[in-house]
Amino acid sequence: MISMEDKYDEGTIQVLEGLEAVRQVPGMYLGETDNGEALHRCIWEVVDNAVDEHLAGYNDLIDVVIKADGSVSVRDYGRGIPVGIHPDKGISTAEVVMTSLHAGGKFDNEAYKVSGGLHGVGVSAVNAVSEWLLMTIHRDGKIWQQEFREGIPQYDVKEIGDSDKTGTTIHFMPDLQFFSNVTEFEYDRMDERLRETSFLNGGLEITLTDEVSGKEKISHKYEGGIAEFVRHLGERAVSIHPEVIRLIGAREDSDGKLVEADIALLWSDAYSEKIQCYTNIIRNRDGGTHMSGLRGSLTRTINTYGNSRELLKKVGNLSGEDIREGLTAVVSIKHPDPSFSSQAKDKLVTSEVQGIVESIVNEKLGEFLEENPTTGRMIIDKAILSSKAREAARKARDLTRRKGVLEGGGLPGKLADCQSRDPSECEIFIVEGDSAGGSAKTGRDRRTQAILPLRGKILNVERQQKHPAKVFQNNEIQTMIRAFGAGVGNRNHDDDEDLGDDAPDSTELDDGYFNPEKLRYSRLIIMTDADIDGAHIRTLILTFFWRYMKDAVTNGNVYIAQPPLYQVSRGRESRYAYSDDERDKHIAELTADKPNAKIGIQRYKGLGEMNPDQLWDTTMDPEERTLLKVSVDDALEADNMFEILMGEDVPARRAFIEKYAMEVTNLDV
Ligand code: 0RA
Repeated sequence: MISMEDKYDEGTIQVLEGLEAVRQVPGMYLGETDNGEALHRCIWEVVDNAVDEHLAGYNDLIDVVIKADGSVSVRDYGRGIPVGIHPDKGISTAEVVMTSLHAGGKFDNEAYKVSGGLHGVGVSAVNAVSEWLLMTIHRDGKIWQQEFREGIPQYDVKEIGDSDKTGTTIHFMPDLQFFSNVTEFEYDRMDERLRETSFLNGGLEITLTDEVSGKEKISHKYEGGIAEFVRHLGERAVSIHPEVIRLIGAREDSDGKLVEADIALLWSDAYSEKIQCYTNIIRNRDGGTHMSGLRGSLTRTINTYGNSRELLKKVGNLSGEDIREGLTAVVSIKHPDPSFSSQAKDKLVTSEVQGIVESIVNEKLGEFLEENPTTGRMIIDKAILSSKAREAARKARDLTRRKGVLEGGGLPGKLADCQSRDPSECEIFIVEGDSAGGSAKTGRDRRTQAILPLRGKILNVERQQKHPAKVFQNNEIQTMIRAFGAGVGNRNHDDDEDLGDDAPDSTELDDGYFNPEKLRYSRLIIMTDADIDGAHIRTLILTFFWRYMKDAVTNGNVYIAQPPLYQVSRGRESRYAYSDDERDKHIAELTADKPNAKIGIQRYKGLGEMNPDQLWDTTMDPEERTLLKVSVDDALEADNMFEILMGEDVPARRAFIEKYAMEVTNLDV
């Protein structure tokens, strides 16, 4: 017989072994600890458990509260974690759930076949990184409670009152020894993620209350689930058919396990394609087999339909790209045992899913089109338009190529090239205006630094999608293409992916599409004035890169120069400041010994105000300068950003700039 004390010791030892591992390397279990990812993951872990109760059919409300002291509580109205003694462990199941990694009981439960355990690491990991955690359970007519400090139970689960409800509340205070930089819960981040969760779980209501700011409680509930989600994602564009197309189906895989797919499609007049993919409610940023399944079957089904209705007689079969132009889609699959390419679950690799999704889309979309011929016709017409526009763009590009404007034909006259021919050490400054260009030419290191002055504003390529020829006729754009020497136009990588190992190696291709391997400079540095006009020109250049030389961005070749905003001087001593804070710091330091010393502050309005030496010292000297590297973590978000910043939707642009004014000036780099 084990005495009560012995049993408790056993429990304690287990806590130390299980949760200590999380405390040793929290990043391995919860994601990055220095950017808020792991901190917020703590909330998602608890919320995901509450969502599991919803999926099991027992819960339709989750209340999330940011408490005034910085802790967070998550309450659900599910069954409540079982409080009875766990048959193997001899302690309350609720304590087991909170103290052992991959808590017991849950995995054997039929109800959790799809969701349970496929979510991260469980609530015990949250307990491990919490200064304290209070668990309150309503179950079996009673209220039960247990408190933990640094993961260690402070007492056995105890009864504290009667209740006619069921459900669980997890209230925890993150232990800040594990988190840095972002150490407070961020309302917007939580709102965004909780909204996504309720979109993906139609009918589930999730509320968010912020007692820190005192904002009014908000509630997310979408009866229409992902149908409402695609409307939300595509809300800036005008949809070309009235109803969201919803395809729902399930198939058994070869092991007899059930795989479910829920897909929502909406075509709009936009140019880009937005497909968001989820497996068991977890976002897969890089798509995977569910994404390929959808793409493949869309192409097949739409062409089959178009041919059967004799709509494609003039144009022939449509390409996948043409069919997907303007498409917003959400693909949500449920799989009992999925595999991903990485811990972060960014890409689903379970290969059978491709065929399953294809089969469901073929069947359900085929049926939909038969029943809704008007919508079918609209989708086909839109794809035919895309195909014609793409053809016009290709012709425009080829015509310009044939004239030798883009390759060969020598380097542009305006370019002050560098001496080295080794791209890895070469960089090119794309400079706004001739006068700044002059200073840059004089100040540079002519061995490795080339200068390309651009005159005035370059064309907004985002607005030329109907007139692609204009892009190639634009002088400033031609000049850049020739100077970089790496072709132009984004090759369609989706098709490479479909080809698998048979995809041509991009270095072998000589079709004039942009190829970063051919760049004459490894760094393309945009250097514009530190004012609104400069920011606008920078955005125009970035938009051109994104739409016509995307791989320069994804390959990490694109940089933004950081000229100083101020020169602060006292007597002969002068310093540069790159922000208002830095300016104030310099002023404080320069007047430390003599508070009323005379200080000169020059604000640089443009690069042209700096002489060549100053420009070199502050902005171009590789030993001293700071460059921002433009990186795009999420191509969908970048597509959105460019659409908003450079597109025709003026109110959306104003709202975006007001909301993200800071990020826009720093351009999210
Ligand atoms: C283990 C087993 C069951 C439910 C849960 C855990 C559970 C965990 C959490 C965490 C937050 N909210 C939760 N709600 C439930 C199954 C319960 C049963 O079979 O009665």
